[in-house]
Parts: sequence; C-alpha cells; structure tokens
Amino acid sequence: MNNKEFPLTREQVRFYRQNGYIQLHNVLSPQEVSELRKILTRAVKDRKKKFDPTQIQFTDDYQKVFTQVVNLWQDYEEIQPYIHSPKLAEIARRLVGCRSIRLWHDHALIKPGRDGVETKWHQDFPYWPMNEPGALSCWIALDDVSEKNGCLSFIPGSHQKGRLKPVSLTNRQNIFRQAGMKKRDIQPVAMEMKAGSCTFHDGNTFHYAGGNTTSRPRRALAIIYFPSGTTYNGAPHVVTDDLGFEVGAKLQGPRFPVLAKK
Ligand SMILES: O=C(O)CCC(=O)C(=O)O
Repeated sequence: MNNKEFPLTREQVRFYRQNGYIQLHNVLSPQEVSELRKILTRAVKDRKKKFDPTQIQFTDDYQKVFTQVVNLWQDYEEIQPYIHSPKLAEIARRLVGCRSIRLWHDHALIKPGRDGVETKWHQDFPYWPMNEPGALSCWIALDDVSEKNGCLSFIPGSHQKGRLKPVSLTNRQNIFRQAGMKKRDIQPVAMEMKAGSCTFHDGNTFHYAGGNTTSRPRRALAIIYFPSGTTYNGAPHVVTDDLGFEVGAKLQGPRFPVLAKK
C-alpha cells in the first residue's frame, strides 16, 4: 500500500470535530481496492468454512444486517499493510488530535446483493468497552456506494450527544427518541462515494446504512482506532473477552499496536 501522507487540511480536521465525520476521496488506488476485494472474498470463504462464532459475528444482530469478519490482520499477512497503514492511522490521529493512536480492530462489512436489510441508526461507542471517548472508524468503500446499495449516512453533530444506551441494529428502537431529538434535528447526510474513498466517524456519531437493493454485493473494510491511554470499562466484547484486562487498565499490548504517533 502506498503510504505517502494524505493531504488532510485544517478545515477538514475542524469539520470532523464539529460534525463527527469526514469523507475523504481517493485514499486508496484502484489497484489497492482490487487487492483488498480479493483478500476479503477469500477471508469470508475461509471463515464461513471453519465457522468460528467469535470471528464471523459479534451478535445475532450483526449477522442479520451484514456478513461481518473481524480482525483479518491476524490471519492474512497480505492485509496487514492496509490495517497497519501509517497513512490511514495518521489521518485518524490528526482528526482526534491525540499524541498516539492504536488499532482496536478491523472488520469486513459485506451487504450481499438484493439484501434489503438496513443497519438501523446507532452509535458504535456503546458497544466498545472503553471509558474515554475518541475512538473512531475508518470505513473504506470497496465498491462504489450510494443510497441504492447501502452507503453510510450520518447525523452531523450527533457525536455531541455523548454515549447513549446501545440500541438493537435490527429493531425499531429509536435512538433519536433516546437523544431527545425532534424531527427537524434529524438531517441525515448520505456518504455516496467511489470505491477507494472513505469516511472517518467518531464512535458517538449516529449512523445508518440502507439495504442493498442492487444485484451486486456492497463490500467495505472498516478499521477502528482509539487514542493511546484509553482505559477498559469491563463491558463484554469479543476483542477483549479473552485478554484478562482489569477494569480501569489501559488498553494496550500486541493486539492493539500503536500505528501513528506525533
Ligand atoms: O457497513 C454498514 O452497513 C454499517 C457499518 C457500521 O455501522 C460501522 O462501520 O460502524
């Protein structure tokens, strides 16, 4: 992967902090996208063959809305330059404004063709066992995405609501009601973009993806980062359950490598 620094501007950093998301175009080349598609296809096939519930899904909810494969970097050496990319991690570090940033985990998110299931409005942070906010996802489109095949949409500024209670990804629990938001406050922005472009969103930003109404799969790779120094809050999570962290301990160690520092 080409790790030439991405020309992130101060305005883009300001936009991210104010709105809780940013869209960045042409971060990966067509060759890089094509390589990632191949790795994803193989990984999904492999993981489905030797079905391991801790790797293919987080919860039944996740499985209902997309095929999810977690922590590809631990099994596929050829994906490591992407997941550990200093270019992507440095964008994340600058957006957050921290001294050093670590990998939380990666995951492939695939919505098969003609799959009408939507990913309901939710925040990510309530599912992560972290005390301090700041963690963020980089969602890389590996197909051109639009509202027809399940691109992400965000509510600008919704990260400022802070961490709410987790909502089901499939049921009609209403995060907007929980946040006390009126209809006029709900102005989603759809992140249509070409393959190789990406979005970064804060763990507290409300987001949604519609069903895939096209005949082709919608493939995406997400990489999640968190600021070094973030501590463990003891909530169950597939990535930390076997690691024996004490509540309040710093999340660190070889499973959470530092990927960029000032
Ligand atoms: O890819 C999707 O459909 C939803 C992804 C999502 O919710 C996330 O990356 O946080």
